[in-house]
Amino acid sequence: MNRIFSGMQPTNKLHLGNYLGALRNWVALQGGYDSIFCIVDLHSLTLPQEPAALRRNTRELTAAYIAAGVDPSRCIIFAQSSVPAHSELSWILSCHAPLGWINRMTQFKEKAGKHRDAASLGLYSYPVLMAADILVYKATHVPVGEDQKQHLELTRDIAGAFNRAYGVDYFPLPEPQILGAAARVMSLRDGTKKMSKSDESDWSRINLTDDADMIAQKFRKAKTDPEPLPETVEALQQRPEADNLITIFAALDDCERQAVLDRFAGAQFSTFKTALSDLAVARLAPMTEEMRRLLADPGEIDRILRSGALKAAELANRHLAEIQEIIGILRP
Ligand code: AQP
Repeated sequence: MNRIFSGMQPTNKLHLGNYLGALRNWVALQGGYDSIFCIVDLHSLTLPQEPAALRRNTRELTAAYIAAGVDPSRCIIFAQSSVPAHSELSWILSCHAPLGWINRMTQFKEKAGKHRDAASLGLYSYPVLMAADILVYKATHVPVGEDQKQHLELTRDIAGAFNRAYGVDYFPLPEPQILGAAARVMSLRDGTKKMSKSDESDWSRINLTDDADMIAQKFRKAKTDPEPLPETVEALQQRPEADNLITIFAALDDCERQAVLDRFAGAQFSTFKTALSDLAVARLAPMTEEMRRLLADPGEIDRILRSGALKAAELANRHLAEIQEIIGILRP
């Protein structure tokens, strides 16, 4: 069976972009693949973290996976740090990744901003650890949002470089699965920027833990333009904020953008935003409720993570031993 691997960082709250761009697709895919879902806590160290918050966010993210429908009896759910083979393979792969490839990564440029020299080595080499996360399981498919496309291409390049260097056909070249119309959900404050956990304004995103009032307020305040909603999808081209809200509606309602426009063409944004809030609350509230229930029993979450880590480590360690054999590391 083909294998999927994907993960999210336990930083801040999950937002609608994480859900529509990735998590929801994991749930849909889990039956058809050998499925491994990771809480990538080591990745979150690339930016400063408060230790107690990191621990809390790790449990919260696990609860969010399960509340969204990722089934721990069918999938492996675990924390990246509990399987050291990720870090060891990351080192090995970093020795096969030319600097020129890493220098092209746009996410580093965006996150490091103007203070490039002050950015950590970890932030710079993040995509190599991501490649190791995927390749240590020999995953064949990686469901992610569109922002991760470049990192996935790098993973394929590194896998290919390793295979060529040793004359083997060891790593599969993993396919990105960028699915659905909402693969790139944009900020509610600026339709040209992606919705992001690290945006300093909480008004830019809908968090999965926002209550009905907060969701309604955030959509009400969301940036729009003065025109009523258009009749066709083509007319959304120069209207990024309108396009984003229509795309979110369509994704939450499992329909095409045109179907949303057929319903709301000519309406003012105030009318549309009320309908959008109601829909978002109806979709998210049961998940938020389930998350709250799961978080009331942190022992059970820890048990799921421990059990997932044992299964993940068995597979990862087997592959790491094979990789060590290929590259000539003596294992006396
Ligand atoms: N706006 C988005 N639209 C669609 N998909 C998205 N993803 C993230 N933002 C959007 C997808 O969610 C998964 C989580 O990846 P992550 O935890 O590594 O976070 P990230 O990609 O760095 O994006 P975040 O969550 O917004 O954090 P920051 O602020 O750090 O950039 C991935 O599959 C991602 O594609």
